[in-house]
Amino acid sequence: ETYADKVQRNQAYKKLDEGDLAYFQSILEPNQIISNNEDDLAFYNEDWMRKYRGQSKLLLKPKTTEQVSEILKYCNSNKLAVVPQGGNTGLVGGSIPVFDEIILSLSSLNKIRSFDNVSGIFKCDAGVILETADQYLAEQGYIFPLDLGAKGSCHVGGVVATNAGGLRLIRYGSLHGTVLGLEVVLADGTIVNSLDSLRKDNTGYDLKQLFIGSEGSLGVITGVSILCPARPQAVNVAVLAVDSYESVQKVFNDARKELSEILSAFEFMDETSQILVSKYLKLDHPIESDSYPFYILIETSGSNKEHDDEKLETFLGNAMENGIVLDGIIAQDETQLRSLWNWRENIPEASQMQGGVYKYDVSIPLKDLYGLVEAANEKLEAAGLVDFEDISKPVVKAVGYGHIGDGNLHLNVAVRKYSKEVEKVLEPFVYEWIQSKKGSISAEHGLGFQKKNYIQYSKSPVEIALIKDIKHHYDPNGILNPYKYV
Ligand code: FAD
Ligand code: 2HG
Ligand code: ZN
Repeated sequence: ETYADKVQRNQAYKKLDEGDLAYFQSILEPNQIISNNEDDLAFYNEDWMRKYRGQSKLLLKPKTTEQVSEILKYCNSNKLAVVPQGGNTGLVGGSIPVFDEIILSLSSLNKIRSFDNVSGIFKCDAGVILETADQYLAEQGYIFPLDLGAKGSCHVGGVVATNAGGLRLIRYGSLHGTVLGLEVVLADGTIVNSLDSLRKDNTGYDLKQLFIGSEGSLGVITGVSILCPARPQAVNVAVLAVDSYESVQKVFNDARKELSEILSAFEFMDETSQILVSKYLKLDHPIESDSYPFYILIETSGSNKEHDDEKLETFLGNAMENGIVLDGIIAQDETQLRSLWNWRENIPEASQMQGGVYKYDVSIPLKDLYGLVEAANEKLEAAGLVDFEDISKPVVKAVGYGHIGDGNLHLNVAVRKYSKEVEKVLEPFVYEWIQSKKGSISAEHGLGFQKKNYIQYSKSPVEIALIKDIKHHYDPNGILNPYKYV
């Protein structure tokens, strides 16, 4: 991806010089700075999809909140642009520099601060890896209320900054509900701390909410306090096959009624997504065939195995008897449970293994949700760009999957290479389609760089003006994550 046709460097930002470097060297240890070494900076300059690449010459790794504050104070006074970076697993090009912005990595700010095993309140630095936090909580009998495929790399601060949704939102709700407090450093270096907030706190505006999902544009999150539920004692996973998108909706409706309080995930995957994962994992599908039109992954989590097993078996028995579910498998042990989840969690990786992927992460009313995948494939076919086998065509196919329980579709257009021709067919077509159904162009990944010019498809001019006002108030020099959505 080149940026020249989309955005120009803002000359109001200072270009880094020797004096700036000398300042950072005076406040940080040598191992907290990477400068001028293209190879060492390569990982941080490029995003997970290898779609966006910046040209930063400097990466800083503060170890304390005070160091973050000193860095930002200096950058703000000198108009040096900064991109906050967590685990760099974001999917909208928000975590990498566009030009020469300084990369402020939170990866060395990575201590667990405290855990209260009566209230379930967990506090940690922003740079703690999500999986590390969850493993720590598991030892105490608790669970992090968010889980996603990137857990081994993404940061707690990063998921809060993007307001990630993940695989269990249906059960534990969004981070806007579970995050109790934040420690944030504003653009001018001011530290705002609400980490001591308890579950209920109606003293004026709930300021932390502004930073949840702000994608590094309003402040740098340095600490997070989050309410964690008890870890479920009994977990079941089943993968089912159905013949149509209508059946996916029917099974969802029934699952909500019949599994009710133990339902902890309800994911759907279309046929092509499973064929791609099958190629990627080099395995046969657990339901023997990967040629059912749709698959569903159901997870239940509860406190009594016998009770949950019985509920799930009755539910599946009924669904097979009445013909909605054509085939299915229930994991018999922990290994099989993980392997069933793999068929879902590996779709993002599998959909880009042939060269690249155009990703659209959208909310659409359930009845219309899969229609977007069909519409995208029709549009690409009409343009003569798509063929699953023929490698002379740029597009492999558009696949659909996602968190059906949350009304969230992931449309992934698997391509053999990134090309303007394909992008022009997809955009703004996809955004217009979503708008026509009154959906959202970003359900959980954010806007970042990818959707910077498309916010108007989901927000009104009045809302956009308010967003800009808030940005200007918190970051008047615009040093935080420039060239992105705001
Ligand atoms: P980064 O990618 O480094 O940054 C993301 C954004 O947040 C950037 O704009 C950055 O500037 C900002 N940022 C990061 N840290 C801070 C901070 N401390 N303070 C201020 N701003 C900061 N998302 C979902 O919602 N649900 C999923 O199920 C899901 N699954 C995924 C699966 C895979 C395999 C991958 C690669 C990604 C997935 N994602 C999912 C995308 C998701 O957005 C990221 O994984 C995660 O939220 C980003 O965390 P990170 O630490 O990598 O942040
Ligand atoms: C998921 O649900 C993630 O797997 C990634 O949100 C989705 O890659 C995607 O489009
Ligand atoms: Zn997702």
